[in-house]
Amino acid sequence: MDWWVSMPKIELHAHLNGSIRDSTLLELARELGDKGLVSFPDVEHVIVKHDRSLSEVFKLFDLIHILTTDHETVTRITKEVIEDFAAENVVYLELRTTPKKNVSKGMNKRSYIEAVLEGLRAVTMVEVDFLSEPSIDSQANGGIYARSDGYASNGTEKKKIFVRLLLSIDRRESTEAAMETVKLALEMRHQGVVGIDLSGNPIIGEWLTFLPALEFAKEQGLLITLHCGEVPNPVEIHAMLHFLPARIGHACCFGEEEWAKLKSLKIPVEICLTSNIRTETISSLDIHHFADLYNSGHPIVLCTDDSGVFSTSVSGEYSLAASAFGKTGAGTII
Ligand code: 6MZ
Repeated sequence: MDWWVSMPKIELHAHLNGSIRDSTLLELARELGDKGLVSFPDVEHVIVKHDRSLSEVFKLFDLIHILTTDHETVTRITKEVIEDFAAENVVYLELRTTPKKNVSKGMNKRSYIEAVLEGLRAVTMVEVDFLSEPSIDSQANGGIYARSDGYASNGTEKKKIFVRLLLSIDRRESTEAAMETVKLALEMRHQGVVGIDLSGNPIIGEWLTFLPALEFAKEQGLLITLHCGEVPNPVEIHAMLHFLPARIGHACCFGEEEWAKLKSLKIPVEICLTSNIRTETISSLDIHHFADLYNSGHPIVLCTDDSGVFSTSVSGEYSLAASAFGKTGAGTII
């Protein structure tokens, strides 16, 4: 495992509120418990439970959002999440989060993302770059670039992590709300926002509700990644593949026809092994689609999804893939 930690890695599918440390969630729950706003023992029980179905995971997110939705806490969790990824040598992180409104806290979608950006600036343990182009050309970056060992090469010997943001549209949202998120992403393009994610409970919402906003985002050159096929829904899967997103996440419930289409279109897949097993969208690793996609040379990337909720890490996902698939098939990991 130490070896996987030491290896420089990228993380492209991590939800901010799913990546919070358990210790932070418990601390926040205790504070709200002391104020009489939640029942701490009930919340503690939910947080420390580790075998959750997909629907229970979404109930947990509703609880997490009660604990985290004020500006100060959003800044804190962002800072901690970046530090945790950097500590295991993630050198490029695309962090996704759903911009939220919380009238009682004076929060709107823009101020939520500004609180996230504040969290990026608050990190001191490592150097966080969320503005420049990741490049090996030191001149293009004011003399700073990421070395393969994850350290900045500007002479400071401080570790460096490139962070970019994806703004998530929650499947509970309306067309107008989705469009508001896309417009916000466009306005914040020069502050590290690179794209849009569609996520949330896969049994809620209709593809056509989000399509106008996603089409607009694509026309404007934002990167689009879609949670696709987390539950069986062939009509939606076809529509999503036809949309030609830059990437998709999960792809757990594909049939023969969908696999053929995905492979011919070469759309990269973000694979989240632990999440898929924990939520039972895939019953066991030996039938996971990782092996087939990997062996057929399809572009894939190993990701955590929700490192806090599923008690995992990027290194843990690599280690798991190596032990489950490393000795089988045509390919080897790395
Ligand atoms: C679909 C997921 C997810 O945005 O508040 N989210 N959506 N499938 C998953 N797999 C288990 N894991 C997380 O982070 C939490 C939100 O991300 C989405 C859900 O909408 C969840 O509420 P943010 O930072």
